Amino acid sequence: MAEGSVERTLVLVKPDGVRRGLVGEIVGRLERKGLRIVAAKMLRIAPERAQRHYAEHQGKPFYPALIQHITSGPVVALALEGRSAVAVTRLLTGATNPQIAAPGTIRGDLALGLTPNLVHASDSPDAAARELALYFAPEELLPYARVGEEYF
Ligand code: FUP
Repeated sequence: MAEGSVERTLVLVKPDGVRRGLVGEIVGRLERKGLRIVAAKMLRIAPERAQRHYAEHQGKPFYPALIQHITSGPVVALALEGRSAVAVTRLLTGATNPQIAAPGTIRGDLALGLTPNLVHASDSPDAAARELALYFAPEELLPYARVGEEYF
C-alpha cells in the first residue's frame, strides 16, 4: 500500500471537551500519533460561524442542539498536518456516537453523549479545506519540519 500524501485537517475540541479539562488528553493523542499542529486557537464560536460550519445538517432534527452545543462555550481549533491526516484523525476520533465508538478512540474512551461527543474532525480533504478556512487565515498555518523528517 502506498503512503498517503501529506494533508491538513481541522479538529475542534468541542465545549464539552474544554469544560471537562480534556484538551491536553485529546491534543496529546493526536500529537503522539505523529500529526503536527500547524495552527491552534481557543475561541467562542458565534452562531453565524456555527451555521456555516454545520450547513450540511441544517433542517435535521439534531441541528438546533448541535448549534446550541458548539456555541455554548469556548472550543480549541487545531489545524493538523501529516500523511493521510484527514482519515487518520477520523480513525483516532471514532464513530460519531460515542456509545458505539471503538475503545482506543477519543470518543470511545472518553465520551458517552451524542451531541457532546468531544471533537469535530473534517470528514474529507474538501471539507477540511472549507473548514480550515472558517477558522484560520492562510498565514496562521505555520508548517515546520521535525528533525529527521524528510518530507519537506
Ligand atoms: P461527525 O462527522 O462524526 O462529527 O458526525 P456528523 O457530521 O454526522 O454529525 C455532526 C455532529 O452532530 C456530531 F458530532 C454530533 C451531532 N449529532 C447529533 O447530535 N445527533 C445525531 O443524530 C447525529 C449527529
